[in-house]
Amino acid sequence: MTTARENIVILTGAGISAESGIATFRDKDGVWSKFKLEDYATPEAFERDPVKVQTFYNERRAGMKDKQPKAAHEALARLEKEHSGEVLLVTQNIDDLHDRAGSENLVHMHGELLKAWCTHCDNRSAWLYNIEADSVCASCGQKGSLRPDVVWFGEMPYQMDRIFDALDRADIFISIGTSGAVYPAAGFVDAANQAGAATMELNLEPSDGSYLFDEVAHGPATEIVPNWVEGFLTES
Ligand code: BJW
Repeated sequence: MTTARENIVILTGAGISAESGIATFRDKDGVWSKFKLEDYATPEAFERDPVKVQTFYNERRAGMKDKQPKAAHEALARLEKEHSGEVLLVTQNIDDLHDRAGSENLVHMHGELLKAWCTHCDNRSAWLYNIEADSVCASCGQKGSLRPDVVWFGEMPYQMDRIFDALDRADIFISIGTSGAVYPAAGFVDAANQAGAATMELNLEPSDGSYLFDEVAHGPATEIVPNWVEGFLTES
């Protein structure tokens, strides 16, 4: 009996962008070791102190300018182009490194740092610079209604129906560079296992949920992701 390899769902997290110089969240020098998440990544924090939260995101947006996609991002874009079946790439990352590497069937489930969301007219638009208290929405002209288009704790991640539909049909599910500490993404491996998919973790080290995967490979994303993609495409 041959194992189905048609439909692939890939989940990525901060670890895939770590070698591009973007900090992860929960590693020793991660974002949450320097900033208390309750003060920056909740709607309540934004309501309490919008300037503090906008400054945090403005600095991270400015810091992304010189960051480049690496071999792992490029390998996933190659997989999408060369695999005859479906590849859905779901990223928790708010950077644009998968986009710039060329991935197209891509969901930014936690939003995008380079977009602003107008809470007045609900428009989302590309935003490369600082969001200030007097920034004006390009769509409705409202002043002071823009926030980063990112998903904070307690908010619903984007395109969940599309993701769970793909997980229901998945033959292969791969989790790359994520600690698996944040739901609903942390539950995708259970959904994939229930759908009968082969599941694999590619991470620097075993995550707390490593035991949930059929296979694991550990090491830097720039090595283990291109290796896996090369092997998969060669066997196809
Ligand atoms: C490398 C590497 C290298 C390093 N190579 N690997 C109690 C129980 C269960 C759930 C909850 C609960 N209380 C509240 C909740 C829900 C909550 C939640 O999960 N909280 C947990 C903390 C418990 N979740 C939510 O609120 C979410 N919304 C929600 O649940 O809505 C309701 C809903 C219900 C049902 C269905 C659907 C929805 C929203 C979560 C929003 C998360 N937002 C953030 C911030 C985004 C904006 C920003 O960037 O500021 O998203 S938090 C942060 O964590 C960010 C990340 O996307 C996310 C995940 O982090 P990630 O990517 O895993 O990074 P790390 O640092 O944790 O891990 C990096 C990994 O890489 C490590 O393993 C390293 O080893 C590895 N690595 N270098 C390969 N070179």
